[in-house]
Amino acid sequence: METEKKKIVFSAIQPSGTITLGNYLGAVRNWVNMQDEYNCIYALADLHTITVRQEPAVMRKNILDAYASIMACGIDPEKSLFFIQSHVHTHAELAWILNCYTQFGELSRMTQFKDKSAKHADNINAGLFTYPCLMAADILLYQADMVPVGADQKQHLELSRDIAVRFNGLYDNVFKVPEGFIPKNGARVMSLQDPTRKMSKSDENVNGCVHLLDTPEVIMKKFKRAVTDSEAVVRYGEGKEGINNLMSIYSAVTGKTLEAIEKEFEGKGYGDFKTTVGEAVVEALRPIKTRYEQLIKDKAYLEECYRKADETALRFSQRTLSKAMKKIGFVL
Ligand code: ATP
Ligand code: LTN
Repeated sequence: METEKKKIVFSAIQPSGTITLGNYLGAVRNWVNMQDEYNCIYALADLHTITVRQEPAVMRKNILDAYASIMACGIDPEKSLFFIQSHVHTHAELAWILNCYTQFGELSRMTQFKDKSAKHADNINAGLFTYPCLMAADILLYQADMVPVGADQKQHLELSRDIAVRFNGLYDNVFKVPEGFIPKNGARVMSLQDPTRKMSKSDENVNGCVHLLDTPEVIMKKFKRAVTDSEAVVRYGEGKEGINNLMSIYSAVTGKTLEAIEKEFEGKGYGDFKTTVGEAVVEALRPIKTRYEQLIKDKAYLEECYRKADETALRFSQRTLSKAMKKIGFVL
């Protein structure tokens, strides 16, 4: 009997700052869990980060730190490809092509573009606008079946699908139309200081965001300061965004259901609850931090990992790029 071919998983993360608890629970943790069952391809999306101005020295440091942190979460270079986007030139090339198959109106509807252009009003560049075309190129180059991301990327993923369907309609089946994979638990971790906004790497309010590499003391302090409400009952409900967020985080790191959490904290105050959630997060992140400290010291090993992955990614993606270019009419 012919063995069934493993499905292809693709995802990426921007090295736009240090990796957060939101990135971990919403995305990277699933990347790790998918490694045995699927053919996994992951990228550090450094080309995406320059849609917002970066300090060169900080950017260089962020790229290596993010690479090491994500490996520390459990990405195994023997099982998965984990490469650096800017090292694989096919991404920028297919992105240009897809720009020409994406409508201005479609890009104008992207909520991340609206949010980021409000936040960076002095630099609303064309890259920020066409960012979803680069993301579509990332995914479509690898003929990905499945894309594990947090809930905030759903709209970009839908657009990638629309672009693939449109291109295939014009030229035959060039691209696999990918499915999103959004986790039930941890898909949208909110800021601890403003629970109506998502926890984000580039948040200026440092207390709102837990970083994977924060010390246990810092993590505990951030949870103790987390915004809640005046009801003083640990219950999931409307108008309780702060508590809902803490309950979701606790549920995502312990696997406990929301009902079980409500029971566990019956008759207890928010102080106890916040401490318990903080401790659970510290324990979940402890092995990651330890592994990161080892990896970041070994730059030669990190380089060996990404160079090898870059090469394989180029070979794989070149096939799709050439196919697309041939269909369009380029002379290869
Ligand atoms: P930036 O602040 O630079 O926009 P970010 O922290 O939002 O960055 P990305 O690199 O854009 O992170 O996202 C990487 C992955 O992490 C994506 O799959 C995204 O959906 C997921 N993710 C980001 N923030 C959260 C969050 N708060 N909760 C759950 N998933 C998240
Ligand atoms: N835009 C994504 C990061 C990203 C991505 C991708 C995610 C870039 N390319 C391809 C999935 C697939 C974000 O999280 N902001």
